[in-house]
Amino acid sequence: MVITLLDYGAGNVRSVRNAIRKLGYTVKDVQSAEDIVTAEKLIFPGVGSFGLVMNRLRESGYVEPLRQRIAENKPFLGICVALQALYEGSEESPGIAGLGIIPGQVVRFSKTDLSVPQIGWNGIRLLKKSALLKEEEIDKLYFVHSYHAQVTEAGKDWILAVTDYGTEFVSAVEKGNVSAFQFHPEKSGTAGLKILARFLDGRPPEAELSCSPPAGNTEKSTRIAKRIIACLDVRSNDHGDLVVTKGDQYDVRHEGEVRNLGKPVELAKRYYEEGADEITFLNITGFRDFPLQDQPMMEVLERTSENVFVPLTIGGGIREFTDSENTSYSSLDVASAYFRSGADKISIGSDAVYTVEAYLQTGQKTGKSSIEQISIVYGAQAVVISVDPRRVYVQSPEQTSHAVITTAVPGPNREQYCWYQCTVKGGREGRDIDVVQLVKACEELGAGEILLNCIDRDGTNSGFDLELIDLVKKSVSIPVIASSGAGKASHFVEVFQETSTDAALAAGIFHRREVSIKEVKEASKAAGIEIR
Ligand code: 1PR
Repeated sequence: MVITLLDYGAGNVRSVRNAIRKLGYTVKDVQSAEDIVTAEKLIFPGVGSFGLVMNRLRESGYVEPLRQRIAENKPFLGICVALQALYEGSEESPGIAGLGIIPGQVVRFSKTDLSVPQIGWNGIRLLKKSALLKEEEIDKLYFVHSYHAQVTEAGKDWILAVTDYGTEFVSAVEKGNVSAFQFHPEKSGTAGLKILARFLDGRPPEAELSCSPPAGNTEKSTRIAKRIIACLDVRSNDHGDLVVTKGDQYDVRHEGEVRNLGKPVELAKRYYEEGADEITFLNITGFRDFPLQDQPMMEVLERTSENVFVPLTIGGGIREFTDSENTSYSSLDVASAYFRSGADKISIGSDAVYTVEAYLQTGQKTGKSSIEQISIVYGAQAVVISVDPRRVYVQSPEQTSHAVITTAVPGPNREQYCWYQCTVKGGREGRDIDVVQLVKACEELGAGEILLNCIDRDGTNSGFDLELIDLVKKSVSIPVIASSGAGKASHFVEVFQETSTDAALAAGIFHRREVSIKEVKEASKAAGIEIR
């Protein structure tokens, strides 16, 4: 069967294509307004801001055909912003009308003690029977959004499921053959693929759905899980092969050779099968020139996203760029190429430091930085800032204007104080900027998440730098991923218990098979930490 996909070219729908193909169907892209009405089954992944989605629909003349298809109860599946587009409007884009199928508004998560955007795996509570969602099969599903549809009396007959994240919000809507999810089934592992399969394979007759609402856990609130992320530092070795390597305090060479810990696509697939909640690729030679279309990481992403159905992040070299054929690209061009290849998030390292240095000088947003350009088009949740800090010890706080902490880990001369200096070029160059200045400014410029590495801990197996993580978590309201230093499963339990980090990442212990992702998850669950 042919499944029709509405792709208006604003982001990563490759993963939806790959999921449909994985389930044995072929994909046909909407070419005309008529396709929207006549398609046997239509999937509409909403990517980018509410305003961007609605503007693209209006420019293409797709608004009325969509409203007609839904009015005729033809099979329709909306994902993420496509659910929001069914409503009347959104705070994200004031003055831009939605499709107005469901009465009500989309609003931003209020600033509570929870990180915004919500990025991660949360549960759902079914309010009625569904042909697509079976509560007994669903542990957690992947959400990545800063806005949500409100639960209102007027829209109640549409609401299929709700989720708790500081407030109860609409996580799924359904009426007849028309469904839409705030979560991403194509990024929710096997649980998500099962949901997509039900939409693609057809639904059981209405009769099965007529019985009473599910016994389900209508009282139990849902809780977002802490994410366990596998990170693959990728570079070419001295023989020109693209390998997964690993630094020891950022030094990737051992006995003169670049450490070779495996092939990127194979390792990523293994981690997905072991239960990783996300996979991050860092192209640590990002500053070498390749023609953009030949970027070796494009192929890695394309091949990985064919079999890995959890979120993929790519970092390294995301900045404006002139390739070896002297063609210039903006950072948005580079990011867009990665999104088209299957990335869900991009991470910016060095360029974020340079951007913030300029921003702190002027206090003015130019709208031209890589952070702003990519966030405006793809949304804050698609922009991760990879921070490469190292400790600078001082005898007393008066010795520096930077954000100093009193540390329980004294310096080489028994200093009790330190600040965290940001670096560029993979830790090769220290800059006169500290992590608090960097992360606060990046949040103001539109970044949606912090990948918080730590040069002092990287590759040491000595545990996460809890003081650094605590300092950064207290400085921003966007999610933070703790990174660097994990040596055993209990280090993950410790970072989740001692800090409010939203996720924890490791590389070396997974590549060297010293600890499995499964062990990390079991230890965390045993300690009462919410885990998928
Ligand atoms: O500056 O935007 O081109 O991005 C470069 C990216 O590559 C940055 O994200 C930077 O952190 C990363 N990077 C550059 N050089 C290195 C290196 O190691 N020589 N990797 C490098 C930094 C940090 C994590 C590592 C964790 C966990 N490594 O990738 O996986 O520290 O390690 P562990 O669990 O083994 O302790 P740009």
